[in-house]
Amino acid sequence: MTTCHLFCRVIDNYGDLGVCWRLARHLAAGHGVSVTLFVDDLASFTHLAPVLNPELATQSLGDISVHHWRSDQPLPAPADLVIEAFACDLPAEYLAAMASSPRPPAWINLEYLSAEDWVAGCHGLDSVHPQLGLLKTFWFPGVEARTGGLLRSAEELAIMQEAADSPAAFLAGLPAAACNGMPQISLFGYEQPAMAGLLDALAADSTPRCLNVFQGRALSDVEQWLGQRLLPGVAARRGALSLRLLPLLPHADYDRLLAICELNLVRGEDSFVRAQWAGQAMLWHIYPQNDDAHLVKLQAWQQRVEDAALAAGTPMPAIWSERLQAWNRPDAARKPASEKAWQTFLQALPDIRAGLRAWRSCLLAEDDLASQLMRFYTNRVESRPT
Ligand code: TRH
Repeated sequence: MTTCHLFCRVIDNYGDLGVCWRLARHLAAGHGVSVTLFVDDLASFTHLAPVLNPELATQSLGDISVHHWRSDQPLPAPADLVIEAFACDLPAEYLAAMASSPRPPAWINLEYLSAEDWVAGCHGLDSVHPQLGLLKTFWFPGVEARTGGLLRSAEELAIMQEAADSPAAFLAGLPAAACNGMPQISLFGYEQPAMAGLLDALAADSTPRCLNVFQGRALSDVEQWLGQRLLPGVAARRGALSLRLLPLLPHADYDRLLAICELNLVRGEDSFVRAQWAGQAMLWHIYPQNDDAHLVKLQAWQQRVEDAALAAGTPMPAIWSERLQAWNRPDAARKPASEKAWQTFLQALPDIRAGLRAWRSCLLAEDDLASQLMRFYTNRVESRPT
């Protein structure tokens, strides 16, 4: 059985952890790999996997062995496949052990996702460790052929489809049941100056809807608009809009929620990818970077979606592109016309969904990330001299 060590440092938020936790499960369940996931912050991990005990140095979560990664604890002998997530820097002793293995591991640096053109040219490039001679391969997730792909599994797609087909069963498990009999919206984002304009439009709309707001960074903008705290289990209401607070759900339940929502407001990297598989209308609040580098990334994705939707005969409504920009550019968000723009956006939700489904079809034509990674691993191992 192939063994894999997957290393993750939690910097902030949940994205790095979310990607690693998902990849670990895909490698184990889909490819029979024996995965050990090393995480330096188990307390954060409990938000995504509530059954995890943050006090334990090692434990099993389903098929995955989870180790608390501490600088004062020795690491085991290297695995066949070593994945360093987001340049998290492996300890010198571990690298030395890799170099002295009779068969040095395949060593991957998993990078952040981008839809930019340069990704295909950089994906799969090797660098040689200057002292140890080890090869490290840069793995760039991406949205087109010749990139490292996106995380998805057949099992995840199946549970999303099941939830979309019978939403009542899933919704029955959520708090504040009075919100269930109406179209749903999910909100998982960062601080957002455009929030009030969207909420005003939802409250004034003729369709009653429920906004599912997650604990965390977007909540204060919602509560400010509402003029009160949102309490667990208690629905609030303004005009046509009902609101309820949700705790972070396990990955599978978050996927289910995305699949049944009419509109998903997502952020970062992993929730952004999930919303694309959900095939509903969505807006991406991209993780802000210095020098507005994130806006280039945003534009690259937007352009690809627009091109795919147009080619399929279901063009993205112009209001989607305009609101996507407003959702990510604080200056645009404050324009006085924003409530009218949000009304137009809400009317366009069915067309937005159609365009995004065309985009999803393009994405589904490529192999998923874990499958591509294991193909790479097999080729690399087989190409070695014996
Ligand atoms: O938490 P994020 O903002 O993470 C970000 C990005 O990864 C970004 O690229 C990175 O540079 C930065 O962190 C440091 O957003 P993201 O990526 O969507 O991750 C959230 C994770 O939380 C994802 O795995 C989905 C998961 N999640 C749940 O499991 N349950 C939930 O209910 C929700 C709302 C999220």
